[in-house]
Amino acid sequence: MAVSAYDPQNIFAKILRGEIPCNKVFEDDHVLAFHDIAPQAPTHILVIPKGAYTSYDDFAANASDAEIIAYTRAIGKIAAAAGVVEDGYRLIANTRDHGRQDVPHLHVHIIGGKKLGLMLP
Ligand code: DGP
Repeated sequence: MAVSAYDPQNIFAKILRGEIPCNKVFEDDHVLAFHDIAPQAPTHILVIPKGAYTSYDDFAANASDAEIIAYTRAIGKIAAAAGVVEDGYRLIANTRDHGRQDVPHLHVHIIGGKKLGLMLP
């Protein structure tokens, strides 16, 4: 499936290159996680792969198994370290135009720390 070209000037690419700061939560060879600049709940963390993937579909199609495993496990570990697992939380991957994805570098939101509202389209 064709995917749109990755824009190396997107804001998360700049964060990955250290050109703009972030409030880092976790980092390993494949993954960076940091607090969202506009938190929607007491816990609102963004988890991004270090590879240049525009969105979830791009990542699922083109990332290596090692990247996918590292990313999936990191999201679980970061949620656990944030203390939201027992009460629960929400994972969101806004994807492309209809999904209201603003930043064209794959990111999963970990949102929790309070009882969230129902999510309707
Ligand atoms: P989305 O709509 O799913 O693409 O969400 C993008 C999120 O990124 C949004 O919740 C705000 C956050 N964000 C945008 N710019 C920055 C930034 O420069 N730093 C941080 N930490 N978060 C940002």
